[in-house]
Amino acid sequence: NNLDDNEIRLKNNNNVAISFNSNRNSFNSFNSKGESKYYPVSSRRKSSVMKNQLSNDSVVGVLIPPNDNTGDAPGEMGRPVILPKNMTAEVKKAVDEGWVKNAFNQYASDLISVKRNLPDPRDAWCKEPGRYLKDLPPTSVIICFHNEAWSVLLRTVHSVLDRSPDHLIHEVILVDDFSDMPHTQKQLEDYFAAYPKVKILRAEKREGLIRARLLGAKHAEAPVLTYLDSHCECTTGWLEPLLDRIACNSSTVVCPVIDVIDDTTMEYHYRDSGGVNVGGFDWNLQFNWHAVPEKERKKHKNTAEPVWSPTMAGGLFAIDKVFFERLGTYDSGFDIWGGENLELSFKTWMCGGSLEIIPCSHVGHIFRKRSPYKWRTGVNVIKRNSVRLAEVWLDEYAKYYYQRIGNEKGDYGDVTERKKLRENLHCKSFKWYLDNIFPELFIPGEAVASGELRNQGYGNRTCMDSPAGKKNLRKPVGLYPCHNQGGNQYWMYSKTGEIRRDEACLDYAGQDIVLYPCHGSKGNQMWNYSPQTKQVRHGSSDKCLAINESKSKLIMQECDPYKEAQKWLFQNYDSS
Ligand code: LR7
Ligand code: MN
Repeated sequence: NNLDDNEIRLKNNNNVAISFNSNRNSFNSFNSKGESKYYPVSSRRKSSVMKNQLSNDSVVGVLIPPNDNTGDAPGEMGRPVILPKNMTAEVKKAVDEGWVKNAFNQYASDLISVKRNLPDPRDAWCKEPGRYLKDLPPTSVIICFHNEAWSVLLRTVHSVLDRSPDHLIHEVILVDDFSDMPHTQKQLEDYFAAYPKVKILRAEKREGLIRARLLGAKHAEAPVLTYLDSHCECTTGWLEPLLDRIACNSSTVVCPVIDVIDDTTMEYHYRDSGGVNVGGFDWNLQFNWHAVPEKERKKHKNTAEPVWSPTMAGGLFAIDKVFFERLGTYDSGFDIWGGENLELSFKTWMCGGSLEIIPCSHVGHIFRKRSPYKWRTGVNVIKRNSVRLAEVWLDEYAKYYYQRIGNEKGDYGDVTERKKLRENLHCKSFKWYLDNIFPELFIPGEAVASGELRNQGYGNRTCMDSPAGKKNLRKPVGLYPCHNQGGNQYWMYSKTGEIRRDEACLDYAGQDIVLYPCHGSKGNQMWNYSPQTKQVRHGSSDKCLAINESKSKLIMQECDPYKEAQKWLFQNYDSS
């Protein structure tokens, strides 16, 4: 009677997942191909299989994800769970509710064993005998969560316990950041009572992931801390290569390769080690991924070797506990979500450590498109965290971030202690970090020109306008009446001839003129601007940038100094 999720899913003996509908007068069964069958209440009464399973219902009151991980059970070996098209209205409703609560397909996850098997993704290089030290330090794995789906949380923990050498897992600390879901606390404790290594802490109020992680660290007993998000799956051999780097040098902070677990099907997508990315950031102080820079690539014989990374994504990493404490752990003034990953990345590099991505270690993560949980009301949390970060670590470069937020820092609290920390540690400057660790980052102050790019043709009122939003890559760049508000009409012209918006560059490959991740090798991204002719001549095609007569489209033409539609004016052009 006290089913909180309106349904219970179990497995019968035929590798079929079963889902009870909320009023319990019907249920659906699914096989691994996603085919479903609907059973009305009468057949449920008749079914002896059901009867056996029903005796379990009373003791749980939460979803029981199936524990069959053999053969073609749903999601086995990382395969996708594809829900059938002919779902009943009730099942559809349950699927929708799962999406609303989690921003991923909880329903699909609930059909998958919490101990599902995954293939071994490692490169042969990783498995060579003697690859890692014999005596690796044990770790405390810390997993913080706020209202995480039950099946996803359990799968995260089981993947840690089942795919790590027992002696290297000192404990798994679950930090419940004040979830208000019925399944947390008592049920979690009951479930993990059978697993003595799993310890459960509960925050007394909503702390946000940063302070929740600090709470976990406070109780951790092992010499190495390993943090994971609460919707991860560790693969075979994920832990040893991480611990190995820390054992060799305790100031090395390490991240696994983060594979994508599909938010809709829970399919596990493998990223092969040749395609590893490293972390960066832009001047909105947002984390981003980019390819391993040439210089770093050349340092390695094998693509499976650890690579230096300017920043980390934040959720999945291991760090020596003493080193973490020496760095002043996290800034506990950071709230809910965001910025802590850059803070830890910057100070790791600036204060004597290094940060690596370890291609031999693969952990899956459910990437979602929105945040499902409540944030603080009335505070721009990410901005507040980022201002704290900029104040303490960015030196004279902080201004580039402040420009992005309209030079309106808001109330960011007190950072004197954090500044003192940096001083006491004698950390290097942010300029040092940019010059040595992230030389690829474009510095807005080094632009030759910035601001709007105005075309002189057809009335002299048309500006180049970026496709709005974050996912503007590869979409044609547009035109719009000049509005003098910056925003989508804010462009920067680099010394090397790129027309860019942070890490996206104007790119022409014979078709549309688009934004494309900057690659720094000129060619399709090189534009020569002449302040005399006002033409923008393209590198690889030798054509000129122009607008069409209806002012609706950017076009490329044979260069002609008499065509007004080929003449452009950069708002702030530094001719020196
Ligand atoms: O108030 C909160 N309390 C929490 O305990 C909010 C969140 N959390 C938990 C939450 O349940 C989850 O386990 O914190 C974890 C991270 O939150 P997500 O999964 O909602 O965020 P995310 O995956 O987008 O977060 C990425 O960026 C964050 C910045 O603060 C953190 O660093 C996350 O750990 C980080 N996740 C990853 O690095 C995984 C790869 C994603 C990428 C890129
Ligand atoms: Mn996450």
